[in-house]
Amino acid sequence: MEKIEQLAINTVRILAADAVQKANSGHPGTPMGLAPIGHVLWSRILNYNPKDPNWAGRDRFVLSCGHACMLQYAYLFLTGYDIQLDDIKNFRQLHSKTPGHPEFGLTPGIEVTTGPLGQGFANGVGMGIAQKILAGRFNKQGFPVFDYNIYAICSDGDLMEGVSAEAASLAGHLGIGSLVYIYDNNKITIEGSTQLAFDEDVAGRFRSYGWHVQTVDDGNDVEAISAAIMEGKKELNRPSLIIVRTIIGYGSPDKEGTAEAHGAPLGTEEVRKVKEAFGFNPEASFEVPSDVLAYYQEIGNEGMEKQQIWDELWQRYSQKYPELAEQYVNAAGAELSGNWDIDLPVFEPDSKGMATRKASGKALASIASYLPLLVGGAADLSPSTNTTMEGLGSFSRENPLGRNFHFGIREHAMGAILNGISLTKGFIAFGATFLIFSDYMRPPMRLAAIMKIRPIYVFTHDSIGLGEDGTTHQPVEQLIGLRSVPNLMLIRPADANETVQAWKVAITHNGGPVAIILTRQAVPIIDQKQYNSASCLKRGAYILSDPANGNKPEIILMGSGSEVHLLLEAQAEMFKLGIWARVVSFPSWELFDQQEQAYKEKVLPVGIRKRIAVEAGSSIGWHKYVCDAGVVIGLNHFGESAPGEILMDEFGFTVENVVQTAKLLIGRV
Ligand SMILES: Cc1ncc(C[n+]2csc(CCOP(=O)(O)OP(=O)(O)O)c2C)c(N)n1
Repeated sequence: MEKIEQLAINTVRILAADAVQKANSGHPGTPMGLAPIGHVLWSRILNYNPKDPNWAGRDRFVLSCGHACMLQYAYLFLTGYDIQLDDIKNFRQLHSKTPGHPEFGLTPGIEVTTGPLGQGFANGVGMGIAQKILAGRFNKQGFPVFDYNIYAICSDGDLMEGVSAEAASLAGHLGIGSLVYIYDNNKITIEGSTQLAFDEDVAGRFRSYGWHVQTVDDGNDVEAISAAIMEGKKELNRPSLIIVRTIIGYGSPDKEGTAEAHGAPLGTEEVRKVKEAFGFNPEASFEVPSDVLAYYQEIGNEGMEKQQIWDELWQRYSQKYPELAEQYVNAAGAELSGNWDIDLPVFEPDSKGMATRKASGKALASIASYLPLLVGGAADLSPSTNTTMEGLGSFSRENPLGRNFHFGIREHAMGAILNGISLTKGFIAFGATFLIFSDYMRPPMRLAAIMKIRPIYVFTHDSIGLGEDGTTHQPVEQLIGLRSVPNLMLIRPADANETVQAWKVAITHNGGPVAIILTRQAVPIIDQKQYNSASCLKRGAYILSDPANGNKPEIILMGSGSEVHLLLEAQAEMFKLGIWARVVSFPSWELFDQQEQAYKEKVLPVGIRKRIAVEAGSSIGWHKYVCDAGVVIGLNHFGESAPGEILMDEFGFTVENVVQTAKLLIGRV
């Protein structure tokens, strides 16, 4: 190692200590221990161009232990991304580019939002899967256009979290060779030594997953770290883990190697001591020696040349394989090839009907045949969720062209892997399971919503209507739980035709994930000639039917999914009794809330205050739409094991109950 490299490493350590000290919060010790690894990555390994952080051929870097983000911010600043020293000084402050954990879309060079431990680990696996698909589809002899690697740093906490186990197991099975993960084995977490709770054989565990595992005993040995990473990179058929023994807070005489260096400022006196230990001026803050800055800027500039070389390769590729090049460019620009929706199924009215999961399968089959950018799969539930794309093959170690994923029974990793794929330009990724098991994947769903990326979730078996599987499988609080996530769009279509429209919205939506909520049981297919067209679903809620005699409605019945046909039947019964009801199909609160006021007023006029909402789930939240004078027929307790229709009757999801409730509401008992 050259002298300048040691100075560079110590500069980063001091920047981390200074920034955390100034913010008076944060995690100084981990970046201090990781600085030599960071140095190797940003100076010798990663292909990146600070002037074009999104260059398609770049290597990806994921800091799974996002709390150590001062490490990443320091290198982004030093190598010339659009981050200035002032941004470092503003660490963790309002509207700064340097928040407390890295955020995708906010800071140039941050590939993914990390912070909840374990997520980044699994996101990287998704990025690796995406790389394998891109390489399989587009690389040609002499044209390795998508040959990049995914590097990640993960910590004790990342490896303790179950999601990393799920993702690592799948990555080993699939042989995702582009992954080079570095495990920061500093043996310290918040409460103290990892001996308190974690003494498994990590190397043995990862070997058993099918990973290539190396160890580096000294986290300051830059050459050993470099050599191990190069070895890991050479492994094309196995993911690679490099276990590096580091010392948290390295350079802090009183705190290094202890939990005290983990999550709080070192203290002004201790920061002075760090500076003295490394030969820096203890009186100065945020000191960046000019030769260190020049050294990293030079490396950053080399990135521009790397990209130029790749651009030339792409130019030649585009000439030799114009169709493939165009296919990639369209996919990467999220352009949906012109006629992707021309063959969408249309379902004839049918009182016996069809399960919306089944209709979803038909819509998916049609869309997938036109859109190669659509990939996805289920957590071992593709037959039940109707998500197998027939004829499009299974993605596997041997077959990167397969478009059906088999995530195994790993919902949590599925969610995080979908995020990693969605963060790679050129894909729309979906994942499927039962609605109840969305609980197992809430953390990555939340992160997708924060990042405003757009995986599609297909959640079936959406209520007590699923029947005999019983209480454990019957969602009650899931709908309102998901509706409460900002940026997440939930669509619960009423029948087969609305389901097709839900897919249409999901495919064209940008700005966050979409969850399509589907029934296990058949629901009648609504006659679009007699009632309003299912294409109105895009408005979130729409007037499905007004009173037959042209009279002004006096009461509004609204609901979603399998309960909508009940409302139509109740409307007909009420008509016989001289009660004029409007039926509003309400598949998506989020879409409706986005409509202009005049439309909202048209569907739910302020003047009609008698309103009933019906949904086989928690009633929480519906009062926003039924208002004070309205009533919600919901389910505010758990279900039971019995046939679905019996449960619906038992818990009041009947025409009689809706009619009776309406009569009470308008005082005509
Ligand atoms: C899922 C999750 N649980 C808890 C936390 C809070 N947390 C942040 S850092 C940390 C300790 C992590 O220890 P380690 O991973 O060893 O990091 P290091 O001490 O090396 O910085 C915890 C519990 C979190 N960020 N994510």
